[in-house]
Amino acid sequence: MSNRGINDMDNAIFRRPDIMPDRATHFCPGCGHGITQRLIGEVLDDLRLRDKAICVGSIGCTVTSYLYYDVDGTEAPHGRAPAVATAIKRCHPDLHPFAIQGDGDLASIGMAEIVHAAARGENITIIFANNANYGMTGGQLAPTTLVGMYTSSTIAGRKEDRHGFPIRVSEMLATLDGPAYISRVSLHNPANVRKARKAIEIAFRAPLEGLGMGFVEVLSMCPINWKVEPVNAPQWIVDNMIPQYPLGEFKCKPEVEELKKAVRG
Ligand SMILES: Cc1ncc(C[n+]2csc(CCOP(=O)(O)OP(=O)(O)O)c2C)c(N)n1
Ligand code: SF4
Repeated sequence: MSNRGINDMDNAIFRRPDIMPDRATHFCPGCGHGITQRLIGEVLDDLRLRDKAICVGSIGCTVTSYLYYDVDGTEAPHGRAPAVATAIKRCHPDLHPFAIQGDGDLASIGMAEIVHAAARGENITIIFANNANYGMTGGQLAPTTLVGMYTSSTIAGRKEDRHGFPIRVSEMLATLDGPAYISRVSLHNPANVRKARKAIEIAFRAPLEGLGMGFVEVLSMCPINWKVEPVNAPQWIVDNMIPQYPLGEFKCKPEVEELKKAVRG
């Protein structure tokens, strides 16, 4: 039997991205955030961004994202990552700030920041982890919570007449002229994880070329607050989230179509 694995570096067929230190994440079992962080790590390696990337930590379960990359990092107040990333990019155009924002962070308290940063066409990368709830604080209603979905603050389920309707952030931002690339992907199976990896790479390449914001919404598992077993959480995305949040590209400037030719996968 082969001993090949992550500890056999000569023969490894799958290993941690070089830019990710050998550190366990703090995420719950089955959480999507670890997958997203890894995909970003692969892109940082492939684009050789170790000395250029700045990870802007954003409030929520991805608050300490910067601990998982060997790059410089900073912390933004709740929802303000696009504003902090804007400041970094404008003061240091040679650097490349990126953030992983939750749906509470980005679509609730930080809605103004993301809308205006997108409208300005800031050359930053935003990865939007949509898990349909406020994960870190115990699973409260988020702007993305599905109609009928039980959360700790909608114990009888989200009702349209009382709590309003979920917001499709990607579609909304795609109405703006500033962003270079906007897409929604999902982590529910390996084929879609590979598509997510590709989208994330495009969302880094586009602002690096000065074409405007790269934005990827990732439908991401939060089994603990959805109250489903981790093994069933991917199917929960398929059954519940994709009908409300269809996958696909919502914005792709013609210049970005050219860039895509360089992206593997
Ligand atoms: C100004 C402010 N209000 C409230 C909080 C409390 N808080 C911390 S994390 C969080 C929710 C984060 O949820 P989300 O952005 O969806 O990310 P997730 O944890 O699901 O990844 C809240 C409300 C805070 N830190 N700052
Ligand atoms: S609470 Fe949800 S989003 Fe946060 S780490 Fe756990 S599974 Fe992930």
